Amino acid sequence: MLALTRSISDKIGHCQLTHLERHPIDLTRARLQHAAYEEALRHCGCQVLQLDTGPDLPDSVFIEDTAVVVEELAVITRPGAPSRQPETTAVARALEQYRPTCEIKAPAVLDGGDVLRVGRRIFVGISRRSNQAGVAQLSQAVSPLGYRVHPVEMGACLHLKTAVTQVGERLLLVNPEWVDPSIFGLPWLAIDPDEPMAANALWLPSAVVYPQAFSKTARRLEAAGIGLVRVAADELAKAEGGVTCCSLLLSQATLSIQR
Ligand code: CIR
Repeated sequence: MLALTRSISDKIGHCQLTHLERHPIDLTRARLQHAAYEEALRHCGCQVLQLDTGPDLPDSVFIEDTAVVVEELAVITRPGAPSRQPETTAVARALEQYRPTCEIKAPAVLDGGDVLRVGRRIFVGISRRSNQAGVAQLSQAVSPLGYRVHPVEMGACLHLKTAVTQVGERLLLVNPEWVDPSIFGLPWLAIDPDEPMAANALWLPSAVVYPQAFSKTARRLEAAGIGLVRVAADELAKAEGGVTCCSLLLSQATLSIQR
């Protein structure tokens, strides 16, 4: 697995915020936590490739939002926040090394954080950042490859993956207040209701990378037999970032074929 990451901008204090009040972000602490996150990815078997933050791109560390990568193709998104749209240029350049690429075009908007892929099914949250035109263009790109794209209605959270992520081959972690778990057709585990932001987990082949902040939900995951690698992620959480949004994962199997 290759994990593309992006360094944290000096301007992170000017990041987009939707559901949180702005609190000062300690850049040194955020960078230390981000480095530890990258180390956790390596520990879980990923090769980490860090891209430069790019000039005047406060949110560029949240690289997940800029592309949807499947085995056969990388779809470069058109992020829903206009300030984030220039982030895609450098990511597209990097992804071209590894996959054929195509682009989501106006009037469509799509954030990678709204895209949950479970096998050949791709669920897309209709949010402030992703619209039906984004769903339609993504579907047009990946349907010929055998993927089925499903739009998903969701509650008042930033992205679909704020509400639900995959934590095992056949297990989802869900905040049922924000999304109806029955639509995914898979077994699911609820977050602890005291920890509404706890549904964002990063599933890797050897373990699940999971924030230290959510100890009650972590106990539920461990009780279900899920191995966790815990990371401190509270500094970037002030920018509404979780553990999935700081990387773009590409399977190496396809990489070696392409190279
Ligand atoms: C934003 O609002 O766009 C950023 N401050 C946070 C993006 C987090 N991305 C994600 O969860 N995929």
